[in-house]
Amino acid sequence: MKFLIVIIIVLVIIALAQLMKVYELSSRLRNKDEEEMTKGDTKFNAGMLLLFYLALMISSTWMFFYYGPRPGLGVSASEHGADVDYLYDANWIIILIVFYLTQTLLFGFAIKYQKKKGRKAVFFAHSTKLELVWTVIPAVVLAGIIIGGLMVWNKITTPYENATVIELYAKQFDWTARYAGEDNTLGNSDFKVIESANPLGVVTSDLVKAKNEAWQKDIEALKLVIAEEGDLIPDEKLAEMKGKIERLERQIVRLKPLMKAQSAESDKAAMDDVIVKELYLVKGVQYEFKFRSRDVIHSALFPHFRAQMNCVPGMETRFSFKPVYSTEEFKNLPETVEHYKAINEQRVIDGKEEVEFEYLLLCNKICGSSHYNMQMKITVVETQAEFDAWYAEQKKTKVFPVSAGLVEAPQGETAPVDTTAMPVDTMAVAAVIAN
Ligand SMILES: [Cu+2]
Repeated sequence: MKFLIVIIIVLVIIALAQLMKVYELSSRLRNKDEEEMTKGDTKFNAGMLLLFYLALMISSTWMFFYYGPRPGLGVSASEHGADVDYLYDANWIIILIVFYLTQTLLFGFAIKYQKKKGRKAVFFAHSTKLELVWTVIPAVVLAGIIIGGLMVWNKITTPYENATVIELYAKQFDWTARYAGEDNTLGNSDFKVIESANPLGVVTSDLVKAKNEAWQKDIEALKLVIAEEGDLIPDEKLAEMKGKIERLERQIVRLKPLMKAQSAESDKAAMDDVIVKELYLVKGVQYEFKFRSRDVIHSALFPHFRAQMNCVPGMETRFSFKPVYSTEEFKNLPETVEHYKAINEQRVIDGKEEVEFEYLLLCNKICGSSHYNMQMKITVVETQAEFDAWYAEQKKTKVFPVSAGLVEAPQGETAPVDTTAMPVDTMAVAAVIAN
């Protein structure tokens, strides 16, 4: 169907070009200069301009009303979001005033001053008054927009005291969350100790010691092999083994600053951290999110909460917000109900499964081939008790630090596994946001 439309458009363009050629030829036959403008031509052009102006105004006005100010997002689900929405609306009002004003003047002047016999254009080289008008007015308006934006940005990025700390870790192509535990302090972390058993690279003294020992052992084993069978090993293989020893020695040196940074408190802070694949928040609690990235720049976007922050490898970024609607409440807001009804009606027609409202954390930087699928479900519960129940479950099945061999698995329980899979139809949820 789309291909057909493209073909039709191309054919129409070719037909128009041919018509122009025919017109030029016929003008030449009639011995008329085809660049000469008759009164009828001018009238026709003015009429077409008016038609185009009306079509532009009507279609854009219709679009503004049809899609509304924040298509698909509804009201803000966070406290600071109201300020962001206010800024957004104020900017739109300015843009729309300028749009309608300039377009009307542009088309209006073109139509009003169409070519007439005996009329000559006014010539003037400079007008200080005009220069001032179109320099000062935009400068004042832009300054207003920037000052307003800075004030809101300052307000929403000032750290809150006693906010609940959660780390969000980005990598191609998923999110992992780390709750800071009872002490509300995250343990140290470093990319040098990342492995499958310790995906976020959480650091404790025991872990660094264990790494140090394991790598020392590897070095000794390699050295022993070289000493005993050195003559029998092919040169290529020998070089490879020596390279590995050097690499391990370098890694051990790099462990030293990590060890130095550890203390009894930071060890304790790390051991009670809980790593999960889903974000659970309590309505009315102020959260402090700390962002890290393992590979490339990602951007944590919480569309419903009007929050976004880049996740940059090698540094920690932060953002704070307070949810004001639980998932249940937001799901039952009249505009959400209506929006999802419309989406599901279309999905049923398309033979797809219906979807329900969920808060989402998305990645808003094109970070690679599966970027579109990089998301995490966010659940906002009404009460602390509901959260505590969920949290107790997560603690029971938490993978780290058992996975890294730092503590033993609880008696009578099988080894913990990652039970937090991604939502089944992630594409569907992303489509809902895009709608
Ligand atoms: Cu990403």
